[in-house]
Amino acid sequence: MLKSHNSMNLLFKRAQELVNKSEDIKIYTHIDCDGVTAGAILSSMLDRLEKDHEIEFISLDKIEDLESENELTIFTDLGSGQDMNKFCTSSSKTLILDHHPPVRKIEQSVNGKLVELNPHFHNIDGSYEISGGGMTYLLARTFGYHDLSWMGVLSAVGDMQNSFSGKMVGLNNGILSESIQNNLVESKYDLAIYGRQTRPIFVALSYFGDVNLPITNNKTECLLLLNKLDIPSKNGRKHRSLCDLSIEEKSRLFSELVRMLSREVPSRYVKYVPKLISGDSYEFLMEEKYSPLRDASEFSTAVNACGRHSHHKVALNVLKGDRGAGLDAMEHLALEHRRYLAKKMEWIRGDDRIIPLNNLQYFEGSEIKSEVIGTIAGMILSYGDWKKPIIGFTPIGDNKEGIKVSLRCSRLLAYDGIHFGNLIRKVAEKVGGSGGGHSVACGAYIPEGSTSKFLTLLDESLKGLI
Ligand SMILES: [Mn+2]
Repeated sequence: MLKSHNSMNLLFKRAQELVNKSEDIKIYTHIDCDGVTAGAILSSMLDRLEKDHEIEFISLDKIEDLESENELTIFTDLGSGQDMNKFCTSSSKTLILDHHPPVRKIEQSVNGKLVELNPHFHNIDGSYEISGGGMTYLLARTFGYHDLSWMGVLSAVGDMQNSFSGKMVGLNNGILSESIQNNLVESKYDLAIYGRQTRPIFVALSYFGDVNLPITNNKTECLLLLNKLDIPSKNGRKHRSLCDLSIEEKSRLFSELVRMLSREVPSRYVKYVPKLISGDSYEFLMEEKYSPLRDASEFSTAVNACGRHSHHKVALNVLKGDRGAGLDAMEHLALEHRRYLAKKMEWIRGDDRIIPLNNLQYFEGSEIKSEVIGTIAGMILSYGDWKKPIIGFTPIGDNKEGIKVSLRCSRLLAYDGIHFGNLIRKVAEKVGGSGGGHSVACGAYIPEGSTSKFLTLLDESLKGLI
């Protein structure tokens, strides 16, 4: 059962009335997995209510240029962190369903034209207790659409809300329970190795990158490891995935990984090792086994792959139920995305572009699209020094001045107490930019020409922490 928060429920009632009264609705939602999924929840809800609506996917910097043209405009997974004064001047109404830290006070969250729903107003932490899609689901829920709860789970996973604790907490857990009760999702404590349904286990293991192990980026070592543990890598002619392994096989693999990792990491990290390789996983029961949509992490990657190359509509259609042409298109985009990533990885590795400083490492990624610089940084970390964060730079592009910065690091650094999202925000502000994000995945926008100053400041701020 979802715990009820009276003050927030009242606002959801207001939001529901607003939707009921409007016939012409515009949705602006964010371009990442959480945002696209929030858009899909809202659009499914409005379809059922037979409300005319249009949806547009935007990045945060576009909000200030928007003008309201519809009776009701709904912002999902964005809006709370932005100045809405200009937008809210017209006669039309605005609804915000966001979970990012708000710039307005709760007193300003409801007036004649604006209703703003944000967990932070009600002492709920929007970084791990509920996502943008989760907030949107809570609205859909007021209309009784409990069957959309699985998308609330997907949003939370896409937004990495479970990454720190390895499970769903707070309202996320309430949404998860609802999706389990409705037989939509199964939650299992499992090995946390990416690629549960679609990757052969020996390939999945080779991508382990939080710590450099002999198996990292080495498929032969992975096969040898499986052999040693008496875990067949094939079932007949078919490669086995993590989802095919028995409980006994998984526990043998878990023990061996714990042993390998504990030997490799500094002693102060040893206590975090089990958390690094295990956690709750979420399976969507209506999706076929071995489909990229069956496992929540893999589904969120597929949604992001569409978004990163501006094909949000494809992901939207799949989320809304298209398992024919929509799914084909999504799989095609995922394949292209992987090819693009592989090419850029080669480009960085071939020319030894990772440059180490005292407490961090970085690469100049001018040939990489700004939408994927973070993904590349995350992947290339396993070729660098896992004990230091890695930072990638690339021009923002899209005819805009400035540099996009992305930082990724091993989760061990975050478990040890470093919050890179907060650090990068402070450093970005010092060079005239802005930034923020999660503890292990974050980024910033900084002015052109400020990269070396940025690096020096960040390197200094990490002194003694790494
Ligand atoms: Mn979000």
